[in-house]
Amino acid sequence: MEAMHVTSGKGKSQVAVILGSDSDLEMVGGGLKLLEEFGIGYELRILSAHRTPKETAAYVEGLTETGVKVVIAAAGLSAALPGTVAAHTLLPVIGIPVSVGTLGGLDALLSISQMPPGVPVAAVTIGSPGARNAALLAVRILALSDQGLAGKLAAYADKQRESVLAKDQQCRK
Ligand code: RP5
Repeated sequence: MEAMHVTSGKGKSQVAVILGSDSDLEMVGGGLKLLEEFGIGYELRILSAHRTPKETAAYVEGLTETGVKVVIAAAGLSAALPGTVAAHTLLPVIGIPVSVGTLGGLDALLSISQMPPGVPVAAVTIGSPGARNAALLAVRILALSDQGLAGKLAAYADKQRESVLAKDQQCRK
């Protein structure tokens, strides 16, 4: 499958989003939407640590020649994908545990968060909230070297704060 390049905002993809299966796509939708709202170009691939090991390694190793600065990898069940990705690149890797199967994503969370020392993966919340946090963490990393993006991030946090305070006001009436 060709990478899907979403060129909103900056044109070039700064984030690579890799899913272990097309069945993970719906769950990450909120995260992709956030990247688009922040104007971050990303490329989306379906690649599996177990089912397409060679293609996964080749794609990840090739990322250093692109403008990609952060990798987000989502997987369920044994969820080897984020760790495998981190083993093939020095780019920061954020792992999203997908809530699928009998254990509801706890299996994936434990797998992603138990990387051996030396090969880090940032594990976020299970499921859709994690997909959104993965996008926001990627934005935070990119914002370290992009003042415009840092401004958008501050505005996002302000809006979130105002929304909670408005609800607080409402319930105190
Ligand atoms: C994982 O197995 C995928 O990331 C997905 O969450 C899960 C099930 O995959 P499918 O059988 O739906 O392709 O590798």
